Amino acid sequence: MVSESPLVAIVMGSDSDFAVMSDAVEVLSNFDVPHEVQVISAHRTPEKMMEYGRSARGRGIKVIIAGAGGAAHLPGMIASVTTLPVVGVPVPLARLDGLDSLLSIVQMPAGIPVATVSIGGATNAALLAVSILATADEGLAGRLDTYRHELSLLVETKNQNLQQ
Ligand code: RP5
Repeated sequence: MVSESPLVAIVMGSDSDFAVMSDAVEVLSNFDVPHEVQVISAHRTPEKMMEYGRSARGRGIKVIIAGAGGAAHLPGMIASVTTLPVVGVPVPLARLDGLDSLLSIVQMPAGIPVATVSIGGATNAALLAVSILATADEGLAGRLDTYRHELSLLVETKNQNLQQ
């Protein structure tokens, strides 16, 4: 999906990552946060990656969510060319269960941060992006409160079901 004025950019190293990254799309859609989705590979399209990262702030993007698997350089490389907050999502591949992706993304050298979520954690990546936007948007902050309240109600419903 391409919004007219996206606030969050979701990028991934391959279309094969979309099965995981679609969770982020769903969260942002549910919160009515304008977003865009792109496949950008650190290895296969390095020039595009650099240009995308460099131009993101100027296009009005506030947060970048970057997912990649294996030798997952995309989040760190995007972060190296922008001062926007970058949230990294380690995508699990068939081999190594995503531990390779996690370690590739989480161990950034001091100075260039990537806020790394759990393996396959695209839902939390998007919720973190919403939280960042909500620091300057009380309406969005209220919707996050409602979301969390609904989570707690869900737990209570499950508890009630256990009693039956
Ligand atoms: C990474 O290589 C991508 O993020 C993907 O997780 C992995 C495999 O890509 P494909 O071979 O499926 O295109 O750069």
